[in-house]
Amino acid sequence: MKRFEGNPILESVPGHYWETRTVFNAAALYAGERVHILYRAIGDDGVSRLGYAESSDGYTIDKRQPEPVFTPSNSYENLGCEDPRLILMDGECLMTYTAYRNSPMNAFQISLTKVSLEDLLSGRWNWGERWLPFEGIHNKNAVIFPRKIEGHYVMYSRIDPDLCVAYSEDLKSWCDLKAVMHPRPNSWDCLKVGAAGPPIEINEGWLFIYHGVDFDYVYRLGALLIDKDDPERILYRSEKPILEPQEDYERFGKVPNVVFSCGSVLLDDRLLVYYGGADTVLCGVEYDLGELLP
Ligand code: BMA
Repeated sequence: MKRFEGNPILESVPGHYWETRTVFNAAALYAGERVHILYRAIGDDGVSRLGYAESSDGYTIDKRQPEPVFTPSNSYENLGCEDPRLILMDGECLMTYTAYRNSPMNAFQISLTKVSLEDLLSGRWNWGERWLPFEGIHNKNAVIFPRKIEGHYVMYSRIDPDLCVAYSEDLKSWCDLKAVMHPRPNSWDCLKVGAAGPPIEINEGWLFIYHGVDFDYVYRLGALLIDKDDPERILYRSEKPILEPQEDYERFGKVPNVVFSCGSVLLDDRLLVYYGGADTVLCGVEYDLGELLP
């Protein structure tokens, strides 16, 4: 495991009203020979919006957009659009995110939307309609598998405290919502468990990074290997975390002791995991797949 030398790779910008406070959890997608990074930003008004940055080598940011590329547009997300995750399927980029509203009931819900790959590559942010797959259910941290399994779209999400799965034929109605992984007693992931970024397909199965929380509210990352044809079958769950808060930028900030990821990319045999440090800055860490897998 090697943290990026340039950490944190993104920080807040005092002059940009929408990202003055914190920039952190980010989706990552490799397309058109660069990594596209959609990150959560909080500004003066406390609302979460999404910003865009890109990197040609995966480690350093070469471009950053001065305006947000995705902002709240419905009453169910009037306090923000949080924690995006992106996949590419059939020429379209599908984004899941957490819609946050100021109501005591169901303040957090999962929302979905799309933009075409062509638009993403040329920086045209023509997002399509937004919809709620589980309207009224308090749920977050949704990822969609980047291909259908046995004819179905598959989603993981977190209904506290578990990692849950659900299936769909059309991305609109989802069924068979149930827990696939629980917190583990007496462990670093004993309080709750949920997805990091979307699973990545490798020869051995789906490589899946997840977050685990303990009773001190320390957020760490672990790894799972999931059966290629059965998203409910976990072949391996790491005993120890693969990343935990150690550096100052992970231990001190808006929410101390947090490493939280919404996306990673596999470039040859290097897995680059993007993660928020202490809910304040965006960082990266690299793993050699050959060393991670055994
Ligand atoms: C999770 C999400 C993340 C956040 C993390 C740690 O539940 O809300 O956005 O990074 O908590 O505060």
